Amino acid sequence: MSNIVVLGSQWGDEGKGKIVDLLTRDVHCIVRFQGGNNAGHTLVVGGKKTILHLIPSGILQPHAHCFIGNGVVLDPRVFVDELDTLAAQGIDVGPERITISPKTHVIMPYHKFLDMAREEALSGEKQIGTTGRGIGPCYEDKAARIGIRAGDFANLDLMRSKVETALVEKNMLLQNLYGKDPVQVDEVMEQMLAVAPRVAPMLGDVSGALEAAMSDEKSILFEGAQGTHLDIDHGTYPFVTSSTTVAGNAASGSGIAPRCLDRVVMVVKAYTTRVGGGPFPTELADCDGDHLQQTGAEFGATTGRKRRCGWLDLPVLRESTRLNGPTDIAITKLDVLTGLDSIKVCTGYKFRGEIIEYPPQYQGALAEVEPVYEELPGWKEDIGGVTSWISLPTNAKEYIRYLEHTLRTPVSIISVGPDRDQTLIRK
Ligand code: 2SA
Ligand code: GDP
Ligand code: MG
Repeated sequence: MSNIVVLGSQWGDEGKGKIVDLLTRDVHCIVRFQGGNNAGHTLVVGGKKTILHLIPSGILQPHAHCFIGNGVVLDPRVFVDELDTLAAQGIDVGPERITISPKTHVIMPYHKFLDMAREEALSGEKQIGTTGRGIGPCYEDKAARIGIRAGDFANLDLMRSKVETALVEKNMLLQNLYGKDPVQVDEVMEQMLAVAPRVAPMLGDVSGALEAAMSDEKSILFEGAQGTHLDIDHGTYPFVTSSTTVAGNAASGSGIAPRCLDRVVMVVKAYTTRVGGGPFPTELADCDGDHLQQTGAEFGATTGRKRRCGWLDLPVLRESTRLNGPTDIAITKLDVLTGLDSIKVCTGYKFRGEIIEYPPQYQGALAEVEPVYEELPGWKEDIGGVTSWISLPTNAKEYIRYLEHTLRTPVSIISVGPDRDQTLIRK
C-alpha cells in the first residue's frame, strides 16, 4: 500500500491529469482535495482526448473510486454536465464510483457573477485573469462562514435559508458596487433543485471512507490542481488561485492525517507556462516562445486562452521542492523541446544587485528579477515513440540529469507525448 500525492510545480498545466491517469493503474481511490472547475486536466487514451474539470482524472480507470474532498469547491451544474458527458462515452459515473464530502463548498451562480464583475472592474495589469468560474468568491464565503456546502443538498430548506442570508450582501455588491442585476433566491433554488437528485446520492463521509480504504490495505492517489506558484499563500500573490495547492493540503483537504502520505510526485513541465496575469521571469516573446506555444499546443484546457511560455525556471522549482518535499519528479512535454539548437535554463535571478537562487518573498518583487541563464545543448531526434531511458538522445538525458542534480530529487517518470502510452517509467 502506498498513498501518492500528484501536484504541479509551476503555474499549472504541467500535465498532472496524464500522470494521475497513469498512476491510477496501481491505486484504488483517487481524491481531488482543492480547487474546482478552474482546473482542466487533459487525458489522452488511445488517441481519444478527455478533459476533466471536477471529476478526478482516475475516472477513466474503471476500477478506481473517485472522491471529492472537503477542500474542493464544487459547481454542481458543471459537475452534472461532466457526469453526463462521461456517461455518454460509456463510462460508469454512478454513485457507487463517486463520493462527495458533505463539507465540500458549493459554487453558487452569484459567485460566478461576482468573479466576473470584479475582473471587469480591475483594469489592465491589475487583472488576475481568473477563469471566471466563481472560485475566489466561493472560498471567500467559506472563510466568512456563510458558504453553502454539498451536504446542504440533503437539506434544501437549510440551503434556502443560507442562500437568503448570503444574498443580502451579494446583491448589495452586485447592484451597488458593480451595477449588475440582483440575484433572486427563487432562481438560485430552482437551479439547485434541478441538480439535487444527482448530487445528494453521492454524498458520503470521504474522510471515513479513506480511513477504511487504508485499513483494507488499499492505495490512495491525491490529485492536485493548478500549481505550486498559484498557491494562495506561497504563490505569486495576488496573481494566484484561492486554494492551497501544495502537498500539505492533500491531508487537510480530504480529511486524512499527513503521516498517511507516502509519496509526493511533483510534475515538472520541461519548460514553463502560465495563463492569466502575474510575473513570469523566463517568459519569451521570441521565436523560441512561439516554438514552445505552438509545438506544445499551449492553450488553456478550461478557457481556451493562449498560455504564456518560457524557459525552465529553477528558482521557481527550488521553492516548489522546498514546499512540497517531493519523493520523485515526473517530467512532461520533453518532446516539445525537440528541434531546438540549444535550451536555456534559468539558474538564478539578478535581484537588486545580488544573485539569488529562490524567488523573493515580497509582493511584486518577482516582477523585478532578471533571469540568469545557462545554455544546454538541444537534440533533433523525434522522441515521441521512445519507450526506454537508454533510447533517449544523450542531450535529453543530460537535461533530465541536470534537473535531478539541481533539485536533488530523482526523475521517475518521463512523458514524451500526450498519450498514456507515451511515457517512460524509470526503474
Ligand atoms: P481562478 O479562476 O480564481 O482560480 O484564477 C486565479 C489564477 O489562477 C490561474 N488558474 C490556472 N492556471 C492554469 N491552469 C488552470 N486551469 C485551466 C487549464 C486554465 C484555463 O487547465 O488550462 O483553461 O484557462 C488554472 N486555473 C486557475 C488563473 O489563470 C489565474 O491566474
Ligand atoms: P494539467 O492541468 O496539469 O492536467 O495539464 P493540462 O491538461 O491543462 O495541460 C497539459 C497539456 O499537455 C494537455 O493538452 C496534455 O494532453 C498535454 N501533454 C501532457 N503530457 C504531454 C507530453 O509529454 N507531451 C506533449 N506534447 N503533450 C503533453
Ligand atoms: Mg490544466
